[in-house]
Amino acid sequence: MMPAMLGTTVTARACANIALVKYWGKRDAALNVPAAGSLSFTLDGLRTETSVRFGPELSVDTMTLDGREAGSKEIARTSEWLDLVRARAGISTRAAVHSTNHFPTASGLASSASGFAALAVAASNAAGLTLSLRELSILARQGSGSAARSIFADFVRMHAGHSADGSDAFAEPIASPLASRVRMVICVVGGGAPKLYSSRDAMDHTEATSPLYRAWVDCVPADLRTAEQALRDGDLATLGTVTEANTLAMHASAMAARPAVIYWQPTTLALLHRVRELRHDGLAAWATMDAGPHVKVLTDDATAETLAATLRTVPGVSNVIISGAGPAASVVTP
Ligand code: 2P0
Repeated sequence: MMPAMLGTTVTARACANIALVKYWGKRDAALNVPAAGSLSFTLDGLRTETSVRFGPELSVDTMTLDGREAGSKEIARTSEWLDLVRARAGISTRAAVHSTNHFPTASGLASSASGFAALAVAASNAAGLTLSLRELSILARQGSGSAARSIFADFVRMHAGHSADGSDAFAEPIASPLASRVRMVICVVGGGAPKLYSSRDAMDHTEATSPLYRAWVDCVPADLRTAEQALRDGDLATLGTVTEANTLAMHASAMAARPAVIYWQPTTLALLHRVRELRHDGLAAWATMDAGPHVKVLTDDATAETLAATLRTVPGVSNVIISGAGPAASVVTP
């Protein structure tokens, strides 16, 4: 696609993703480079649509979120990130950003991954830049680490890299025969109340105070190798086993922070036990939790409906959503 002329509105779409091997901690906070790699599954049907226009008449960046004026913190974070795009395009023009989350009601999922991925595609195009997918992933990462992964479809591998400038910290897709067969059963716990601590603050705090942080970072490379091999082999049981083990290691490191970061609620633990029982009974089901109380269960297309029906009955579960593999971020053609 040809880059847009300055002043043109460009709209892009990106999907949320769930990490199977988690990102929790940074190697470089200023460049937002992760301390270790991660691996995720892009979710169909949970998407953000963002439009951007660089307008010569604008004196400041403006932003709406789901039709409402964004808060000053959100605008400041977006504006700082837009400076990266402006520097690259050699412009100083301010932008008008409109972002809408098309997530199922009360999905309980964070939208910074799909948000910054959609923003990276829309803003770079609107600024007249033609970026490679790798450059787009790096740009999205500078907004939010998990957004680097939402540039791509299906299964995605994020690299932590080694360089001082973060140029080798990008995501890329991993082909797997599992992509069409895997489902995530998302169990929403509680009413989607705002979380106590953001993942950004909580991962910094874990790094600064948890005696288990180093052990967590050290276990990620082997988990990534196991998960990648399982994806290549089409081995869902091995992928699921490492997924559940990895999330427990991440949460253990956060719980050992001082003071503790505990995202789990009683329903979270009830779901985790239920998933383990169902697996013992022969069902393909492995749990993963992020920076919140919700439980996402990795399963296959043949099991997803049965699993969802069972998990819906666990007290405290307010909603259950089934999602398959989602597409790559892209410009929405008018
Ligand atoms: C993940 N999370 O891999 C992990 C698991 C939350 C728990 O990536 O500071 O919002 O903006 O780079 O991307 C959430 O972290 O953090 C996250 P920043 P982000 O999905």
